[in-house]
Amino acid sequence: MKFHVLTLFPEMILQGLNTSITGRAIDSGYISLEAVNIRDFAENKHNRVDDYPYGGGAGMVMQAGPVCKAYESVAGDMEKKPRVIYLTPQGSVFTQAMAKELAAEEELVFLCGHYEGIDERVLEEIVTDPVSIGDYVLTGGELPAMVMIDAISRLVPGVLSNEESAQFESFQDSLLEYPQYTRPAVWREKEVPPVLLSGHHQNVEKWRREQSVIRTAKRRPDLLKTAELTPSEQALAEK
Ligand code: 6GU
Repeated sequence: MKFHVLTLFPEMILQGLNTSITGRAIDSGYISLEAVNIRDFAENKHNRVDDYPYGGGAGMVMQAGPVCKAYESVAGDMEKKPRVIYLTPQGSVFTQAMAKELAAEEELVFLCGHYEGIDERVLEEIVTDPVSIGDYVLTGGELPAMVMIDAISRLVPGVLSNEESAQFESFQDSLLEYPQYTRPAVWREKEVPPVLLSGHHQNVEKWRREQSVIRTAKRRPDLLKTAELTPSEQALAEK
């Protein structure tokens, strides 16, 4: 998977993702990451890429020209045009299902906005997927792009070790993960649930599934609509 990020803050993207699992995935070639500085395509001698909004109002708007040229520097020569994800609070909310779909692409372009947004005319020409990461407002699209790249990368074959991918994910079956414990067995007088020390694998699995149902009902009742629960699990969720 090749990720291309169009941004005014390329160092933020590179520093953020050259670490941990994504950093290892880049080093071993399972993914590649290119950050393109939109400012390199400024069309004036002061290197400005924003201007006042037509119609007035607060803030500045990123100009169509530099954004389009940055895009063309990446995709201009591509035979098959890549999907272009525009990070914006006005987008569709990012989900694990979207991460799965995007992980099947060969290349992806992420366009990060700043200021009050980007001239709509260039968005109409190049953006295929306007995406938000949730209902809150951030100062720019860089952190959302990093969030998406992280979520997509871990679905690319080879990025996670067998051990890491064996971890059952939240949302895989519409339930949140069960709680985890490690040594010591007693910490500040708090004991690890005894079933986990019992060595009885079936009972452990049953307890974990119950904890997932209880936790989901309490924290994310919206997820239960799509979960497939047995009658006894249904009863647990309603307690
Ligand atoms: Cl994609 N961008 C910004 N600026 N804020 C956000 C967001 C994106 N998603 C949630 N908040």
